[in-house]
Amino acid sequence: MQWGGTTTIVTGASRGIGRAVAEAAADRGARVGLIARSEDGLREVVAGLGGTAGYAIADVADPEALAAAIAGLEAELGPTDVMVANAGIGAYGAFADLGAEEAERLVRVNVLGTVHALRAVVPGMIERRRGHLVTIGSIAGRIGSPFEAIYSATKFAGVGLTEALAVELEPYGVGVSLVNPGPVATDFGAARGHPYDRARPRPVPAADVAWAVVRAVEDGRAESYVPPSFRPAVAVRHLVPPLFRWGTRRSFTRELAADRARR
Ligand code: NJP
Repeated sequence: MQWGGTTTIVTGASRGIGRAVAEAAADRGARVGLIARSEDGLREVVAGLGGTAGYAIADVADPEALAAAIAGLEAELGPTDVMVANAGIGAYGAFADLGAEEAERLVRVNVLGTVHALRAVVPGMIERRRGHLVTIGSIAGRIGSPFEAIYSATKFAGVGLTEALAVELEPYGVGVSLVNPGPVATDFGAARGHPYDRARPRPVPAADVAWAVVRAVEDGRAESYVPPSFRPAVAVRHLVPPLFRWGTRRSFTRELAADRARR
């Protein structure tokens, strides 16, 4: 699908990757609807977009509020052609210290928030025989990330969701793409209370992820990695699991030692 003339909705668009995706879509002639919780951020992003754009406030974990936000944007901009389910939160720390409330919030926002965003637009896309769904996953959704166990689990859920939908919706002309970033230079780390502090891999700009989203929709790509160099790590995980676990252990030597020293 080409972006020009589409109605594109982006969740989590008040900053970071969502903002970069909204800008890339608007640059390509899409009418863009932005959703997040903070009105100031949304207003600022919309003000900076050329062309037609609007915003609505919703917590993606609240299905009624999200459906109302999407319905309001569709009334303003037209039926959704592209849905980019990007809103997500992280959590960092040892699994042993994770509280029930934090675990449930992660699942509600990252898993159910994505499900609700897609649910709200899929029936209309099927009816119109047209549409594209993009979910923003994570490299942590393809390879388990120590000290981010629940976050990883929520992103693994996105893999099953998109893989199943890609086949289920294909007969109706609805494309499905999963974009898996590694570390990205956004407020994501600060928002989870633990800024990214590893020397490698180096965070990439949000615009790189937006570019992957652009290509995913234009070329109908099922899955992409940002940067693409993550793909071999996923292959190793599947083909040689012991080697993969050895590599992960090595790469998390510092964190594992600090955790042991605390207990
Ligand atoms: O994060 P950040 P990114 N309901 O914190 C919104 C994935 N990812 O852009 O609601 C509605 O700068 C929030 O807005 P607000 C990650 O898992 C990232 O980096 O106003 N909206 C803001 O607009 C996530 O799925 C990295 O606070 C909610 C946006 O979401 C996606 O990329 C690595 C919301 C978050 O902006 C975007 O993350 C990776 C809710 N309940 C995957 N909660 C990375 N950055 O390193 C949050 O592998 N938002």
